[in-house]
Order: sequence, then structure tokens, then C-alpha cells
Amino acid sequence: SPDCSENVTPELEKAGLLNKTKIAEGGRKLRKNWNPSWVVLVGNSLVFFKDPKSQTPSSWKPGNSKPESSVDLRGAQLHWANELSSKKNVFRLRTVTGNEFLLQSETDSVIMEWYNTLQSVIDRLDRE
Ligand code: I3P
Repeated sequence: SPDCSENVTPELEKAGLLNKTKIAEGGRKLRKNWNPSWVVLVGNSLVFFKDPKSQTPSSWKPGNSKPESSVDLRGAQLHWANELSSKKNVFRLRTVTGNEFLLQSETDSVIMEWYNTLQSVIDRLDRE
């Protein structure tokens, strides 16, 4: 009989509004530019969308929201990074390709949940 066990475990998924800035591209340092971002965790990717509040009502339609960028979490590194910002609750996500992002929330529980969820995805990918 077919082995369907690979379909049983649900993908971890999460979405929410975080403050985001990219601080490096391919290992090259970038100037910070903090912006609210709608962050979606789907499978092995973290996908960033523009903050819906910054869009006009007509531009905010389902299917009309192109991701700004997407991050492959395989091999990524996650670290708390409060020393890299004057803001509180900041962590840094570094991809294997040397792209680095800071993500931040004013709400402790929100940033903790994101940190724990991302770390568990990264750990799972490391074990594969
Ligand atoms: C930056 C801006 C950032 C700040 C950064 C400043 O100035 O104020 O918000 O980062 O600090 O350089 P500018 O807008 O002129 O580029 P944080 O909010 O994370 O502290 P930094 O240079 O110490 O990283």
C-alpha cells in the first residue's frame, strides 16, 4: 500500500506584521531602512510582503500582492541581535547566500513566537 506518512505532518505556517530591515546582501553591508512588513512562513521559505496599511485600498486585492522578497531558510542562521539596533526585540536572520535581515516587534510574545518557530524550521531542515 502507498506510504502516505509524508503527507501527515502539517507544514509549520505563520504570518504577521514585523518591522524589517535588510542589512546585508551577499555579504555586503547595506544601509538600514526599517519598514513594517507582512511576513509569511510557508514551508521552507520566509516571504516578505509590503505592509498592507501602506498600500491603497485598490492595490490590496487577493492575488494582487506580489512578495517583495523571499528567504530560503535551509542553512540559515538565527541570532538575537539587540546589540545591532537601538530597538528592542531584534533578531538577525542570515541566509546561506549572505543576505541578512533584522526583524523586530514591540511585543515580546510576538517576537518570541517568531524566533521559536523560525528556529524549529531551521533545525528541521538541518536534520534532513
Ligand atoms: C539610521 C536609522 C536607523 C538606525 C540606524 C541609523 O539612520 O536611524 O533606524 O537603526 O542606526 O543609522 P538613517 O535613517 O540616517 O540611515 P536602529 O533603529 O536599528 O537603531 P545604526 O547606524 O546604529 O544601525
